[in-house]
Amino acid sequence: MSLTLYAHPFSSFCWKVQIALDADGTAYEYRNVDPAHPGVMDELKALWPLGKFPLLVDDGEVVAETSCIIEHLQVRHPGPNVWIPEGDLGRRVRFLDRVFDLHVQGNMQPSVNHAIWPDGEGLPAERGIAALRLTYDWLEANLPDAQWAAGDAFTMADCAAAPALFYADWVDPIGDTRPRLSAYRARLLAHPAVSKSVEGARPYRPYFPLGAPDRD
Ligand SMILES: N[C@@H](CCC(=O)N[C@@H](CS)C(=O)NCC(=O)O)C(=O)O
Repeated sequence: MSLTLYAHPFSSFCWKVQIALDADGTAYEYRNVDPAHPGVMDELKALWPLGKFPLLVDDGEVVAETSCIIEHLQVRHPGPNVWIPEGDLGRRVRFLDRVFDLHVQGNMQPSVNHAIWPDGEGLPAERGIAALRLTYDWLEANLPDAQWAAGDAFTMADCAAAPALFYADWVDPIGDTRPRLSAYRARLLAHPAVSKSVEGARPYRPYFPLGAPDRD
């Protein structure tokens, strides 16, 4: 078995997959696409012309898109965690995975994009922030009385939530008025696999276009 992950240590979507791999203790080769490693991005683009990362290569089979990568890992490389359970709980996990990817990350991204490209087009940052706050409020009202997003088991929803809430809170703080969501973010950051991604990304914090806060 040989698993190769093309990824960048500061990339939120890469964290999502790294967390699943590290929480299961699955071995993989890390190919860092940062420009400090010339040629790696070209390798990635030769495999996946869209050039999005992360990208998993499993014994020559190319798997893109984080949720599909995690589903692939569950089927081909099962470990102690069940990333997408069967039945109703699995549907809840898939739904929450979409909430964190699309409505937390997706609504945070316009602020980051406008910081990098102030004259660029796209969703205005303010509209993204407004929708992000609605999502925070929805999560505050709908997270369960349990440790993780879909209950007591750590699932794909939590792999998606960790980077989404980590960076979203930098862009627009969750704040004291959402204690349930803040406590969930803190629990995520204390998970060993999440902590590994946070520490791996620390040297890249100056990349954060809005300025990384002096915390976390
Ligand atoms: N829907 C994709 C999103 C992946 C994504 O947007 N990754 C970012 C890094 S966090 C990326 O590839 N950025 C470079 C680019 O868009 O060219 C997934 O879940 O895998």
